[in-house]
Amino acid sequence: MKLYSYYRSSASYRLRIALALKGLPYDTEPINLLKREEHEATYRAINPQMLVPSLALDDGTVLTQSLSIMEYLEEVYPNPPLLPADSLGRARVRALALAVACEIHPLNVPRVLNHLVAEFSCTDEAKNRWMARWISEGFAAIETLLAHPATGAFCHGNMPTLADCLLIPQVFNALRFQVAMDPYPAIRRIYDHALAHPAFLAASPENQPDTPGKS
Ligand SMILES: N[C@@H](CCC(=O)N[C@@H](CS)C(=O)NCC(=O)O)C(=O)O
Repeated sequence: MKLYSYYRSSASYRLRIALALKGLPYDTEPINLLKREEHEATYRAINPQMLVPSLALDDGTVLTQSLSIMEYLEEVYPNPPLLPADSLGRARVRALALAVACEIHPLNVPRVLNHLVAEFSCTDEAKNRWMARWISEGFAAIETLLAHPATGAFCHGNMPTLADCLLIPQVFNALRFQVAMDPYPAIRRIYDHALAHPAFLAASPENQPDTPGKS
């Protein structure tokens, strides 16, 4: 498989975690968002939404949208599972994942930030306040959701699930934009726990072929 990815993209990071947790090998095809490579005609032909990640399967089929790709991987490579065995558990994990994917992440992506600068002359300071506003609101809700029922070492019990694949990259983003994490001790604890896991480590932005400083 070939993963079109950018080292610092949190949507790419999600999928890298899922691939690593399932032990699935892939080649990385870097798409540099800073150079706007996602807009180039060759990539647009792969992903008409001009977003990373995309996953090309060995037969050439291209999958897009990180959550949809992770659900595909879960169906085709069910072990180890990234969704709980029970319906209520699956609903909870998907709700936590969607709380990141639908309510936080889309407001923080480069195309939105670029628009704020181009159309409204936003300063870096204003951009950071915008980021903090949506991340904090989303994390406050997730922090409460994590307590009911009480969570384990990860978002749902003691094994990583799709919820962790979504949450950990969002925390990486929050720290990058200096969002205070003190109000979210459960999220912070899960983040610190996940970072010690080899799959999360392998997927992290510091360890990618296109990480600046890596050859
Ligand atoms: N819902 C999409 C979101 C993908 C997305 O927004 N990716 C960002 C990087 S994290 C991107 O490609 N941004 C390019 C841009 O905003 O111009 C998914 O989950 O795959």
